[in-house]
Amino acid sequence: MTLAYVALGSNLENPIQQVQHAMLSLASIPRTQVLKTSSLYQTAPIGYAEDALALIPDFINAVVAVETALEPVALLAALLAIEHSAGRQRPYPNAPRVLDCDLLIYGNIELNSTQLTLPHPRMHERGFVLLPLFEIAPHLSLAKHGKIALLMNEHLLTGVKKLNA
Ligand code: PH2
Ligand code: MG
Ligand code: MG
Repeated sequence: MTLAYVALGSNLENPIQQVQHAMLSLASIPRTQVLKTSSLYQTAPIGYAEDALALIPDFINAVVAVETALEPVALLAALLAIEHSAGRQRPYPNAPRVLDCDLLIYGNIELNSTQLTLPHPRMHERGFVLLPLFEIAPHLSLAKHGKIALLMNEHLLTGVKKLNA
């Protein structure tokens, strides 16, 4: 069994419900158990042009720790299937979405394929990943970027608000 971390995000069609439902869907992936789920966080959109920002709704983000006997690509396929069944469409890159399930970390595996990069290449600089990940894995250390507790000091964490459960 391998410990893996999955990031969830939604900014369309009742994002809170989308993310809560996705947590249940993760628990039904074969050969996979959910170990921990973070709180939900309301987060300002990151990575959009200034003039587009006003049109992009805030996200709800969370991170989930799972233990899985699936290989990384099989786990990814299960995540994409969950996105698909939530009604995910991809009209253009980073378009608002009902559900995004990103595989952040899979054990100590480093991988660079067209399909999948592990660890996720931008996770270490994104407050909307770092805060929920820190909540459930405060001692985590990333292969290339070091301790999550230190990354939390190095990157801007503004626009990330923990919601009350
Ligand atoms: N996902 C992105 C791009 N920007 N910003 C926030 N706040 N939350 C996200 O989940 C997110 C984003 C691409 O997947
Ligand atoms: Mg994403
Ligand atoms: Mg994605």
